[in-house]
Amino acid sequence: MGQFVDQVVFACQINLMVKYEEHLDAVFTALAHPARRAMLSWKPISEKCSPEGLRPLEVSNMSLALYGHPFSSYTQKVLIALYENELPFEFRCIGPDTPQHVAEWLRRWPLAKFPLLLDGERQVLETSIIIEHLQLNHPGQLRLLPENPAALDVRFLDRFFDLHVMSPVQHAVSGALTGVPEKRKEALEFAQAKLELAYAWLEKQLAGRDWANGKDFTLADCAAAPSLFYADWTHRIAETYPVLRAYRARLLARPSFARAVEEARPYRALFPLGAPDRD
Ligand SMILES: N[C@@H](CCC(=O)N[C@@H](CS)C(=O)NCC(=O)O)C(=O)O
Repeated sequence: MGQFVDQVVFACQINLMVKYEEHLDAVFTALAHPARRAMLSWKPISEKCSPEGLRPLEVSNMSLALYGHPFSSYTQKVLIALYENELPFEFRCIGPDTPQHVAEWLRRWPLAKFPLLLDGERQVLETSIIIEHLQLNHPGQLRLLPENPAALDVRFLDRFFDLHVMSPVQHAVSGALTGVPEKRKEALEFAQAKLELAYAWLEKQLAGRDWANGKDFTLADCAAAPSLFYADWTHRIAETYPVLRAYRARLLARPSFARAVEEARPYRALFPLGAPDRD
């Protein structure tokens, strides 16, 4: 339960969820979690959860709606897939200015993970499944998951970026958000060691490739873009990894991800480890 609340409040880099205070305070009180104390010590910020360009997103009769937040890595993973195939959807920002979306999201998914995709009456959870769902039900020009057996390689790489890159970042972020210096240091060191292993593996894996699985942009790249983006902020990708650095730069230049990065820019000050002045 503790981890659940930590991540509800400070989901990924979304420590701006402190702004939810007025809506979710009752939930945190009920859960009596220390995260609440940390939350209350934060000053609310004034930015709206509606950066120019993302809100309002296109509302269409396709009836796709995405609950998420622009600064959330996993939300960005799905946004990339939607943008790549120019799929129209409504973005339902889970932020303090839209408590109705927060409430609906929590009602639909009490485990409080986001993003959540609504496709008509059907709700889809887990970003990798959401992207596969989009391919099955709303195929676009770009196939984000190839035919088998290549699909297995792509799924593996997608798992790699989520589990071995994004998870350590989330760990470091959670440590920082405790507000306890020792915990911050310990979590950061743990994450740095894990990320160093991931970087070394990726440096070899990506050699000679444009994208994670070769010449085509896939689901794996949707996962790679936000995870490497925030990983570099957490533990700089050293110059001894030129292949990985070049890959991250290619991801940043990809229009779908570049758009997501711009939409999230107003929230950078909230990155608890301190956002560097780059990207
Ligand atoms: N495996 C999930 C991870 C989603 C995730 O961790 N999302 C973060 C926001 S970036 C979140 O919901 N955190 C809240 C929590 O973990 O309780 C997915 O791929 O959808």
